[in-house]
Amino acid sequence: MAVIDSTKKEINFKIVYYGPAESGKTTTLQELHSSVKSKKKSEVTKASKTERTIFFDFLALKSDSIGGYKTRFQVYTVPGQPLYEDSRRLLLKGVDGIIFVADAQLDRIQDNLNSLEELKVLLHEMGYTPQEIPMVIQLNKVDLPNIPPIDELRKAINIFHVPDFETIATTGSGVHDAFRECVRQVLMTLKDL
Ligand SMILES: Nc1nc2c(ncn2[C@@H]2O[C@H](COP(=O)(O)OP(=O)(O)OP(=O)(O)O)[C@@H](O)[C@H]2O)c(=O)[nH]1
Ligand SMILES: [Mg+2]
Repeated sequence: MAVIDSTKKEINFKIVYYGPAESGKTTTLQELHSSVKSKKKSEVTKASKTERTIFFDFLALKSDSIGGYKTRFQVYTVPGQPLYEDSRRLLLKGVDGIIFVADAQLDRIQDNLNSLEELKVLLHEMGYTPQEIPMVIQLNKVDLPNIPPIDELRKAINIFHVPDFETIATTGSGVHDAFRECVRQVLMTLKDL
């Protein structure tokens, strides 16, 4: 949950990109990075030397002040490959908002559902239901040909009934709208603190 440092007058939020292997999480983070002014961001830290994420990718973003407190967002991507469940569990610790990056291709629907089910279990271990954590879904790769009609895709994948966005991470289309909505939901939780 949000970490408030009253000495430094800072609030730190943690946003996690979650989803199945190769759905576009790292590409999304890189796109987010390239569109933010340099004063407001860190470099992307890739904790993996390969294309596939092995542990995590990380980006720090500064945002506007709220009530005299500087706000910072620590943004992570999890590794999607099934064998890295322990890393995903670790990366979810203290999460404030989740952006689930689904792969919209027809033959990946089950992989998305498996990943959503795992997310539900890991959140449950932390004492949360998915409804208690700010969340949005990216229906990613909608530029590819083997995509079902969006309404069907939404019905199949958006099982937590959260805001969803059609995205193309490779061009950045929709990526910022999804991030903004997640941040909006996260900031709304501040009033409950
Ligand atoms: N056509 C298309 N390709 C995409 C899109 N987003 C990502 N890709 C491609 O999909 C592949 C996997 O993307 P990554 O961003 O590495 O996926 P990831 O979710 O980080 O994968 P893991 O780290 O293994 O979990 C890369 O070749 C990307 O270029 C998209 O919107 N459209
Ligand atoms: Mg990755």
